[in-house]
Order: sequence, then structure tokens, then C-alpha cells
Amino acid sequence: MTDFKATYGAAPDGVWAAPGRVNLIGEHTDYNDGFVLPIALPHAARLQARRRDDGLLRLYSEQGDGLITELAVDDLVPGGVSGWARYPASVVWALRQAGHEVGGADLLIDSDVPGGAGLSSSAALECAVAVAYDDLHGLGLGPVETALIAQRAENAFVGVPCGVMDQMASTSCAEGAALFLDTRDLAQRQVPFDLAAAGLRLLVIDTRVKHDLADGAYAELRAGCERAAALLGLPALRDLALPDLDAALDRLPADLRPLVRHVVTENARVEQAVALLDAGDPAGLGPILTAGHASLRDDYRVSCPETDLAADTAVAAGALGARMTGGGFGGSVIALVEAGAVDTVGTAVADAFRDAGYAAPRIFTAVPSTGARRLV
Ligand code: GAF
Repeated sequence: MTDFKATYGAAPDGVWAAPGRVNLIGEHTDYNDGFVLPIALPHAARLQARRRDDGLLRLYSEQGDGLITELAVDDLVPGGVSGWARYPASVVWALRQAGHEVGGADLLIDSDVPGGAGLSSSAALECAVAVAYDDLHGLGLGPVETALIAQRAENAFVGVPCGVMDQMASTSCAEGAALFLDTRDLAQRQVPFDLAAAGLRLLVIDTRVKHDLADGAYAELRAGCERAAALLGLPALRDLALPDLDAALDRLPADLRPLVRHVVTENARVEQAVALLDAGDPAGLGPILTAGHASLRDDYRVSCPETDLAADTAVAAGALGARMTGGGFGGSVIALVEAGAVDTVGTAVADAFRDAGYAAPRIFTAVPSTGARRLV
């Protein structure tokens, strides 16, 4: 464990944390102005920070290469920083772009959010830096503005055209609840999601197939959705209602139809899921999760053999439902299971991976946890 004072010569001004997330349902809907339903993970990026007023940004990560990265905030430009350092740097750049007169800092990062696992490790890091800067400079941003700054950082500095779900989940989720978020106007509601009281557990299965949203496939999907909305004369696919779906599909080229079908049915699945949670029936989410996976696999085509195997095996072994979570192309699967079935389902998935010759998955249970906050 690296000592802040020994590294930077003075004690930190404070310690902040921002979590990763799993999304229960509502995948690839956020850049279509749609609905999402994430929970925060107990895993978080933890950040010790000290304000500097000389324009120097010094960065050290416990998960990095053992070196301190030094950057001049005046010189930050999109594409100008590589590796993990671009995430914290992106936030400082985005704050300054938004007109906030912030300078440098000494930052020591320690994150236990698995990277490349579809669990929002980059948003967690960005949001931790954003909340620390918010506090250190008395900016008064609050959770929504903080998330928007972090999203702008990811879009414009890191170069990933993501929606706002991951950053909103990291800043705004609450313990014991799922965040029902309308990504059009950012209206939100904490929906109680008490797994233990219902005798349930949420398994997270990290397939260890690394996903990388910057590789272009995500941008292509987003562009396809935007093209479809334009052809239909709609501001966004969010504006296509489920009863009008079939007629709309007839007006679209064949390659865009599955994308539209996924987005429209997925928004409906979020609304069904929220209604079930409101009715005190979390177990009822199971079939919705499984239907969501089929839609991502067959229509949106962002699953992969490992996520399909994990989801199918979990359901065959007794899970109430399972689906990939996050952007896809690898990453993690969530499975809703009765408490007594955790070991059976986990063992079945691990065995299936071994039999298929895949790397051993990392499997853990997750409870809905707290959003970004100051720790010390
Ligand atoms: C990634 C993106 F960052 C999110 O904005 C969202 O689009 C998600 O993929 C898919 O639902 O996590």
C-alpha cells in the first residue's frame, strides 16, 4: 500500500470513492434517450487527493506501472495522454472546458473495480476525480453535474462516445436500491431492491474476456441507432413506442431493424422491471433479464460465446434469469439466484468454462451499494 505523504511530500486533503456498477436492465438505451436501471457495486475507485495551485497534476495508481505521471493542466488536450492516466486527466480537462477555474492536484488512486470487465472501472475513476475536485474547489456541482462532466471527459478527451448511464450510476446510486434513470431528462428514482429480504442474490460473473469500448464497434452501433431515428423522423429511438414497432421496422433497411427492435423492447423491459420491483416482486426480474440477454445476443449482437455460455449455464443450473451487463463484446454477466442456489450456479458456470477451455471466470455476489462520496 503506497503512502501518500511519502509519495508526494504532504498529507492528502481528503479521500473520496466512486463505485463501479452493474446494470440490471436497459442496455444500449442510454444514448437513445431511454431508460436504465443500474445498481452501484461495493467495488470502487478510492482516491486520496491534495489540491495544488501550480497547475501540475501528479498521478499515481496502485494498479499502474509504479511511476508518478506528471502533467501540466494547461497542456491537456484530447488524445494527448495515454494509458490509465487519461481518465483522471480527462476530468480536469473537462472541468476547465466547462469554465471551472481548477488547477492541479496530487492524486493517489486505488481501485478494486475490475478493469475491462464491463463494470465501469473507467467511470468510477473519472467520478472519483470529479467529486474530489468538486469538494476541493467548492464547485457545488452535485451528483448530476459531476456525472455530466465525467461523461464529457470520456466522450471528448478519452474518445469513447458513451451515454451517461455509467457516470450517473457512479455518482447517484444509493445503498439498497436500483437507480431508475430517464437518460433524456435525467429524472431519477431510487427503486428499493432488497435482495436479502427476498431471499435472493445477484451473482456477477466476470468472463475475463476484456472488452474495449474504444474499439469502434460501440460507436458504430450508436451511429446505426441515430441513423434509424433520423429515417423514422424521430428525435431518438426512445420516441418509438412498442405498439408502433412493427410498422416502423417495415420502413427501415434490414441492417437497422434488429438494432431498433432491441432498443424499443429493452426500454419496455426496464419499465416492466421497475413495476415488478415497485410491486415487491424482485424474483419476477428473472425472465426479463433472460429476455434482455437474448435481445443483446440475437438483435444487438454484442454478446460473445463466453457471455452466452455464462448466461445459459446459469439459467440451466437454476438461476431465475441471467444476462450480460454493460456494453458487451466480453465483460460480465449477472445472474439472479435464490440464496440457496449460489454455489450450484457458480460451480456450474465455472465447470462449463473449464469444459469449454475458457479462462476461469471471476464470480462474486453484489449488493446495491452507495454512490460517489467523500470518505475522509
Ligand atoms: C457502456 C457505456 F459506457 C454506457 O453508456 C452504455 O451505453 C452501456 O455501455 C450499454 O448499455 O457501459
